[in-house]
Amino acid sequence: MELHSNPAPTLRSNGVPIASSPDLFGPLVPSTDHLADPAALRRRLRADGYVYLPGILDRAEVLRLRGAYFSLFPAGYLADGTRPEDGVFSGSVPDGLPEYGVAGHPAHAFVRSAAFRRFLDDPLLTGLAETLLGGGAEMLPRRILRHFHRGTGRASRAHVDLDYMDAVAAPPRVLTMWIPVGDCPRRTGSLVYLEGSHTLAPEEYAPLRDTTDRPGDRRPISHDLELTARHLGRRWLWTDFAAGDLMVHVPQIIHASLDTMTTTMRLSADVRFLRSGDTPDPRWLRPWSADDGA
Ligand SMILES: O=C(O)CCC(=O)C(=O)O
Repeated sequence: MELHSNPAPTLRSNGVPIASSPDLFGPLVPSTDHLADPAALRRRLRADGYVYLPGILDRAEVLRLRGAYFSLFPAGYLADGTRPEDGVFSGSVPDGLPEYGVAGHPAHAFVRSAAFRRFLDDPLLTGLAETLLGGGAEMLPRRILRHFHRGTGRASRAHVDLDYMDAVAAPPRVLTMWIPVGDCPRRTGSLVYLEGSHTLAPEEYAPLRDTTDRPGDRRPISHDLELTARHLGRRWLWTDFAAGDLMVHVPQIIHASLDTMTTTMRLSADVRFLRSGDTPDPRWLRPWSADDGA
């Protein structure tokens, strides 16, 4: 049974607990009211490092995409009596399913599929990127599908996107859009943003990289979200995301995700937009594969 009635449940990220307390978590602020005012939207992006747009996408279409993806899995992966669109994990991974996101795994095929391409070709996404970047914008071909199920103790470590891309311009004219493909409250593994962290100098969070569960990879800032929040004196901003919501963030903001603790699986897409004419990091010109090293 899931502990929805607990007022302050302990959450986890990469298996490390973080208390759901007001000194560690605060609310993401929606920007929907500014949609008709490009200058105000850009101000919000600059001030907060993110723009949160609940319900801007067609919920039914997002759920269709979720169903199309989960229908690619072999029998036994989804819980009996549930629909692919529900994305409910049975608790066991069928023998022979390749590692997540590598050739042969459904996520690898799905990011190359017409359904995924059609979904991301939505002019609303490019239009929003152009508004926020203040000119022409191109979606980079490396488009990531992130899928987590309960029990792995795996999530995205605290990081900034700039550390995963060669700088393209100074200041870099790149934005990320994060799209939950299904409802995604914290316990399902939502994305969280460290408040105002896009204004920090990298030297301020550099010491956190020394306490790592991934020696040899200097890109993640930390797998310990409570340590990160306390060290930098900032809260993790969160919301209970729903299918149809959209996040846009700047490449300097620290963000991470929580562990999936529900049987409902976490599915999301993240894509990057670059100002037209800027030179892209060549690694982002190829379709994503979980083992592409980028
Ligand atoms: O979905 C995640 O867990 C991480 C996503 C992310 O880092 C991004 O969208 O930039």
